[in-house]
Amino acid sequence: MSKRNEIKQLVAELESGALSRRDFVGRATVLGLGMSTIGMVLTACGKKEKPAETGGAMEDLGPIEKELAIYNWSDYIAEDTVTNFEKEFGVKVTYDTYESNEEMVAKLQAGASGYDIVVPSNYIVPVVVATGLAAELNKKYLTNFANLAPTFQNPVFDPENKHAIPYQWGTTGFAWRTDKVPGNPDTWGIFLDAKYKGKMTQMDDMRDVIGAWLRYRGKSLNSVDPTELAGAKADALAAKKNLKAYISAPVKGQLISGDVWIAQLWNGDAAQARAEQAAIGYVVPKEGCTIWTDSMVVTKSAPHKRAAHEFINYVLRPEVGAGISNTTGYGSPNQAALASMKDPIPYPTAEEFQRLEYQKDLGASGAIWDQIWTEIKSG
Ligand code: N2P
Repeated sequence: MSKRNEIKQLVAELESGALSRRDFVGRATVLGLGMSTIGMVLTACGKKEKPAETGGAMEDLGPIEKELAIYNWSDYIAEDTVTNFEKEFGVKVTYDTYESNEEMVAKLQAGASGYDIVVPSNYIVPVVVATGLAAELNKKYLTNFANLAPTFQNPVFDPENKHAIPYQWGTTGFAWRTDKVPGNPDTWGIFLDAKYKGKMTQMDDMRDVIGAWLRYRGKSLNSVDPTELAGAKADALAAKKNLKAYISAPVKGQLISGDVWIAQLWNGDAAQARAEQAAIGYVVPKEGCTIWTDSMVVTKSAPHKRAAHEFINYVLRPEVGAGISNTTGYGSPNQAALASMKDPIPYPTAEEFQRLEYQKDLGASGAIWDQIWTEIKSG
């Protein structure tokens, strides 16, 4: 059977109920379907389903459990956030980290992860929800919800914060060693400069790499236009010749040691590196880059739902939110936290938004991106 027909058959099995949503995700992944495509199919099929879901938003969650398992991005929390929670609530926390949305979602989709809380970025939240991996939040336990800045209440990626409570926000520009690279580099084009061959890295992330090269050509980083994507691919391949690696958070150590001089990176991780090596700058390139919001989501299969809600509510306290941002160097969506922060990052103005763009779920076109990324990585 052709791949196309296999996919058609899978969708038919899902629609008829012969295949569970989880099994559909597993088999579609094996067929090479991207997550955005899978999410879109599931959303479409979900609309035809009768509202069978139970465990509604106002269900009592019972007493707080003794354990909690959190799966979060690396270097993304204050040193005492978890220990203070454990002491105050008498809960033992397991805390694991990941480096990309795709890594986290793959772990959840594999099933039986045991995680209660995950922290997806804006564009992937609808996919997590559509694939049945997110629990609806019970707002009665989130008494500190009003501390969120209005921009982060009722976000487009999760209307009414039904499943997601914003945690941190930031941008994906690039960091550079001010003592090794003269001037103030401000263009994605620097990665095409052979002068820095072997001293540069880009993120190990399809959306960030292809997105940056789309912006370089003046296009949206959510483009699904084949001609625009072909241009971005050509630039990415040209830049790849100069790159040491595709690497995300762990590049901080190499920037600090001087092994890497220019690294596509998130603003907060760049700030963390600068705390150890003053000669590190960070820039939102003139062509623009990604802005993102990462949110706390309780998984559908969470064994400790009450403890998960208590943790989210705890993070929403002003002093806890401030402590996290003071350590990570990222923006806090917690308006009440800003007053007690060392160096609060103001949310971008409309003018700054000319150069910043939120990623969107790519829908069925995600498959073209997946294909191009595979070609870039193996090219
Ligand atoms: C922190 C990770 C930043 C999250 N190391 C990117 N969405």
